[in-house]
Amino acid sequence: MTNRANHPEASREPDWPGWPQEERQRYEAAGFWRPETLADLLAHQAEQRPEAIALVDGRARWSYAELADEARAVAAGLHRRGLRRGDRVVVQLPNRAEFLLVWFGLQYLGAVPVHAMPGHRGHEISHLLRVTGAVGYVVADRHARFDYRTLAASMRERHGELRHVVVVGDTGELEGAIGFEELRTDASADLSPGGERPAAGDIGLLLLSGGTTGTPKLIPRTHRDYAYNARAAAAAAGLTPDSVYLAVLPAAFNFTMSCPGILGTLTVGGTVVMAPNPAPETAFPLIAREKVTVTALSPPMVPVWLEAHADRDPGSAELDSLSVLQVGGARLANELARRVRPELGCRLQQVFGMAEGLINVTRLDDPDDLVCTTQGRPISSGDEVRVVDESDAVVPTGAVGELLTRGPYTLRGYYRAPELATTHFTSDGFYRTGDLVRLHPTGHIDVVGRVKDQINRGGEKIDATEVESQMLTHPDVSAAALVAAPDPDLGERSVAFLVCKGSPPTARELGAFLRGRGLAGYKAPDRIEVVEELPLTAVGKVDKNALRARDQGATR
Ligand code: OOB
Repeated sequence: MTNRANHPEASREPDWPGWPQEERQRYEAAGFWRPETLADLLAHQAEQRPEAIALVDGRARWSYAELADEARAVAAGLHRRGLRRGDRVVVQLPNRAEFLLVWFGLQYLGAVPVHAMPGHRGHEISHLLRVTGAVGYVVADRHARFDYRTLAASMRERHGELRHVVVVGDTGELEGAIGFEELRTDASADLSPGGERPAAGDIGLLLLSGGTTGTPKLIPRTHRDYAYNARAAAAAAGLTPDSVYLAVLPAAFNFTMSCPGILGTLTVGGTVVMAPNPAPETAFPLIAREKVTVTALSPPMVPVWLEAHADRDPGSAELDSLSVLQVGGARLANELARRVRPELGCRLQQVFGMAEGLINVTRLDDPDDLVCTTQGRPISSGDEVRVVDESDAVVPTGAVGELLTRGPYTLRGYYRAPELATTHFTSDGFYRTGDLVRLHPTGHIDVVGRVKDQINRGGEKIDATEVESQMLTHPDVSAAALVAAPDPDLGERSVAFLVCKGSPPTARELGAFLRGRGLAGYKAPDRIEVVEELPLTAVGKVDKNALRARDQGATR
């Protein structure tokens, strides 16, 4: 924790993530950090272009002025019920307009949205509530055949400090829950002025990390660093006020939210269109109707979109407006990358980012070869990257090493987890990404693997340690290791190696067991291998390399 005490915001915000004084000055002097909050981004555009369309969901549209007014009404409603600046609120909503109305409502209030994914269940939400001490939880009534009100009820039972549950839709049997419509029409109350306004250096939101420590880690993003993130990503994606962004991946995902995504689009005065799901049958007609110019996918969706487009009439104009397709979250195969431009008729932008901060993108005017074989280069001149060997020595350009990074929008510490300072950061403040990369002479990065104990299932990150500890609670399991296996559709799937003391569970049974323990469905192992014992390394750790090699040998 460097120079925290003498920072003006530090006294008010005990969790302030602490860039050292020298770097703060540098980021301010360079114009990366401005004295702006995330609510200011919207307020500014509402002044500049009140009539322009900011948001589209189904047949409903919000101009910038309307979006800002409704968000302020939500803020007023929440304030009247006792929510205050600095309070944390877990937000778990699908891609609907309400996501933004709630999110900006919290921003106007200076309350801090904690981004949960729609797929998260009791295990994950409970952790978020516990770590953040959140006083609020915002859910949809139902989504994707799941009733979030039941989850909210059980969370309220387990977490005494959770005072406010807001339901978008029908509150149903959930006693004491606030219906979103009530908040939205609550504009009568005064928004508290002056002193209550958040500061640019305050935490503006908390993002969830893919995690590799057994429990999901939280990433504090300040107003000014996240605003800069959105602005810089918007510039690198060539966004203008005419841009129309289709939000296909979950809005809570950092990629969708601000790389440049929703915030980047709003920052330049463009239009955000919400896609309720990523299927071509949903997305393509929306692209045609709203004249979408840019969208973002994870790699497994790329072949699905390519096939669906190939099945259309040769003369189909459905995707004609689309000029940029971003792909990121996991490694896109070079062969797929090469098909995007000729087949979909739009430019590809590869995006290698992380909730922790650093974003790399291929530039729109990069040569095709770099666009199709690398994951881009950092979006900001303030980003510092180092590729190092096991002893943290910088490797020669072109050699593989772990990527370390530091910069104006990359965290300097996890939220309320000082114990991670030495394992996840160098002494000079570089974040250890856990990604193995190779640097081109142009500065472009090729992601070739990872050192972190994580499975990247088509962009969804699974922390092996977290799932292993849950599997060990199964009565028939005495040892467990989760590793990645290559998969043609998802890039990777998870395989659990189990040592069993009773009759081994099937993958389906184990999945049901884990869901019963409140774990998100995507974390359940795709396959199980029962073994006599787990191989160990010389220092007595489970030898995951040996397991992966054995698995690939067996399935070839
Ligand atoms: C994005 O964020 P997270 O926090 O879910 O995951 C970050 C990790 C990276 O450290 C890397 O391991 C992997 O996901 N990753 C990629 C990748 N993009 C992310 N690996 C290979 N190629 C890529 N293009 O996933 C994320 C956040 C913002 C923008 C885009 C992705």
